[in-house]
Amino acid sequence: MPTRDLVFLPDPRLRLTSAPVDAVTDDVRGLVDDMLDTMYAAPGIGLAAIQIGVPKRVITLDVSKKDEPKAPLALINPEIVWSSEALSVYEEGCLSIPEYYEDVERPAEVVVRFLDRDGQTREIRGDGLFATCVQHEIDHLNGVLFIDYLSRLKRERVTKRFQKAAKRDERD
Ligand code: GNR
Ligand code: NI
Repeated sequence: MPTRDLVFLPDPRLRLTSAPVDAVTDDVRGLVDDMLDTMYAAPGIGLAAIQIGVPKRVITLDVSKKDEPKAPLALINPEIVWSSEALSVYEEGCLSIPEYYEDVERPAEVVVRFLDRDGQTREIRGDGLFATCVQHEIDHLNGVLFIDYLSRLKRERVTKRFQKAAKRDERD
């Protein structure tokens, strides 16, 4: 199955608000399959459709550990319907901002409601890396990046670094 090209900072598509999926068709299932392939190939533990340039509210994730069986998940039109008051800190990274990692604080536990690949409404409650990752992915659907939670100094520093890299790539 084909992998797709990733979109990198400072591509303005990363700031779009993605549109809800109105029906879970074969096209949507095809998108999900390409996203899972792209995510595993990267490798990453999550991916939002906009990271391959598709502004639809679709995310994939797999937070299983190396010694565990694969646990691919596809969430369509995901919504956080509850989040804990307790927060937790994880060092986050993003496939669209390669090789940059910083601590981000988010709700430690969430309940997410979504459509699965059969178009059924489902809910999952999770904490740990799942909670962090699903919030990171839903942020992508709203044009939000994890660097938006950092100090302005850090955000501007990394943004400038990627702007320069993009200009270099344009030149050569
Ligand atoms: O692969 C990824 N790892 C990761 C680690 C900590 C917190 C969030 C993530 S998501 C990231 C893949 C990605 O960019 N998804 O949008
Ligand atoms: Ni990301």
